[in-house]
Amino acid sequence: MKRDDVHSAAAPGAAIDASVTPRERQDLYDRMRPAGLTPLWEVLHALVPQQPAVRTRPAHWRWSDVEPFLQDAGRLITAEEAIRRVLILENPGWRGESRSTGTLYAGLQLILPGEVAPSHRHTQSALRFVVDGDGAYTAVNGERTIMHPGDFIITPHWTWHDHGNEGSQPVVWLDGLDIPVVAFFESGFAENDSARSQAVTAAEGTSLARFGASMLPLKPHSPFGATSPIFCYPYARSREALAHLAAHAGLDPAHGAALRYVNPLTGGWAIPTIATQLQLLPEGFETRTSRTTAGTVFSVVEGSATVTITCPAQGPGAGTPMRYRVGAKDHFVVPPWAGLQLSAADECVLFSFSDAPLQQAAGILRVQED
Ligand code: 1HN
Repeated sequence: MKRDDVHSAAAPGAAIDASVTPRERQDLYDRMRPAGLTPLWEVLHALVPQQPAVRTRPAHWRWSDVEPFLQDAGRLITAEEAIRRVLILENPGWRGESRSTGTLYAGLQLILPGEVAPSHRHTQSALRFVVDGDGAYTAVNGERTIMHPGDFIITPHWTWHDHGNEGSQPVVWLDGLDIPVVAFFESGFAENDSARSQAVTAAEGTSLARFGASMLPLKPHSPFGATSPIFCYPYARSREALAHLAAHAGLDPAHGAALRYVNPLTGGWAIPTIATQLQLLPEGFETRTSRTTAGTVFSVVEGSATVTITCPAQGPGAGTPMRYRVGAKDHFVVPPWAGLQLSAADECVLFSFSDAPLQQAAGILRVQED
């Protein structure tokens, strides 16, 4: 069979009686439908596209546009009443489906001083990336961590978690969850806790001391299965590492100074379903264009940049680059297989997450750097 035959409904040389009419074929299809059958040759093109069929669109949420809506939500509904007071960063290609990319959910969560978001657990994995304000906490399996801007915090799947704010400022963080993935597998479970806030059973910083000092316990155990045992990666440490690398160790032409968050027990991703990384672009740095099949959600931590996103030649928005001027606390989405080029107006730090671990496990991850 020739290479292209897989994409053509009627292979040359396979002619049948020329008197067969389209009507006869349609009649066959109609008769087989009640039997739970459908002809592959009518759908083969769509099932096996030659290039990725991407619904996810480039998108940009400016902090100055989002913040007033968060404030209004803070006046109109409590965290307790909402369970989680979150504005979903819904992709224009997935309206009504609570997705930021085809596989990832992202939202901005607000918790006001004195509030509690009650304890529950679910099979979806979650990450928190602190965007604005200081002093809220999140608790996972009896340990609390106080949130500071830029901290990366993990809620491993099926762990009890609640949030609260005993500080004096409203706190906003980015939630990232693998909700569409779990929905795809039709395997989501959730439970509410009997207590509103879980009892604190470990001192703050215990997981970081045990697993996050480039050392491991003599008798290591993995409290959260495939997920990292560190549940808060403080921004101060990550930023210091990137600043050192940018100043002294050269830059990756496509990413600047970039590090991924790691599970110290395995060397693998911190969350088994979600890749997470932090990158620093020095003032004036212009990355080469790169693209990956892993659609990515970005949170701007510091500085500002121009983001150029070029969607592939087919599909909606084909070929025309989208250009966003992004600043601190903005969020944006780069769809699968779209070109990404970043130009830092001033020193810029970006957090991002994607579905790369799942694509890697399936052997389908593609990355291209010019
Ligand atoms: C959730 O549990 C949180 O714990 C945030 O903060 C967002 C979105 C959908 C389902 C569960 C949280 C969520 C969520």
